[in-house]
Amino acid sequence: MNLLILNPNTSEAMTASIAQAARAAASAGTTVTAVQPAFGPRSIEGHYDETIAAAGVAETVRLHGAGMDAVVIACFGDPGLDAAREALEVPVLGVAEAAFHAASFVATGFSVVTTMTRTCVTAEHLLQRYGLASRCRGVHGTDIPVLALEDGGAACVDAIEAAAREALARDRSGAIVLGCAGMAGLCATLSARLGVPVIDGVAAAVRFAEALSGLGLRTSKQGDYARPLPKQYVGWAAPLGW
Ligand code: 2AL
Repeated sequence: MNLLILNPNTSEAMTASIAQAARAAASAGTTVTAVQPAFGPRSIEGHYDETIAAAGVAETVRLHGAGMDAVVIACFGDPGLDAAREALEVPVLGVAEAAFHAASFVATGFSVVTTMTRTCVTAEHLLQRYGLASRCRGVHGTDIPVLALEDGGAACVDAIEAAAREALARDRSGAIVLGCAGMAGLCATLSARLGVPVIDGVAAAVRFAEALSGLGLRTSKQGDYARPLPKQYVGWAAPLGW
């Protein structure tokens, strides 16, 4: 199958590390194409960044969605997820949503360890929207800037491990969800060090995308995920209208 992995930020180094993690997780028959928007923030660490990035996601799925069997949005705020589902018919997965579901399969309660503390509320809002807030026992910021993870994050692994250990003890949780797509390359190391399931949403979303595709499931076009209504868009967004 053809899988589009879309990094919603504009860090080329992070797109490359996400692509590497996605290809490592993908089955032999899956071809991974990694892309990022042509505009927008280098990293997504707040509501403003996320709003601009969501427009980049919308443009990117319009440009690169054709011919794909599934799409993964690889930023932990799942920016533009619902918009991408409206725009496409193939399954579209967000890495946060995928990670929360994966964690719920292997533990009654999980903790999220993320980047800047200010992004914790984004994960908390998503947990509520996805109906999984009761499975999450805590969301913890490390105040590691996203771009410090750009090259794979090896320099940050000790700090993330320390935050995860504290979270496991304080929250009495059984699994750790990594709260940034830039942490994907650290998942194996942290799993080995922590001895509990550590979930990277990039790998989880890739495997869930393959499963959905294998089941023949596509995004519903009944109701709110129907194609956007045709109308005029003006200004810089003019080409994005239907
Ligand atoms: C992220 C992420 O996954 N990519 C990005 O730019 N920001 N998430 C986060 N919690 O900071």
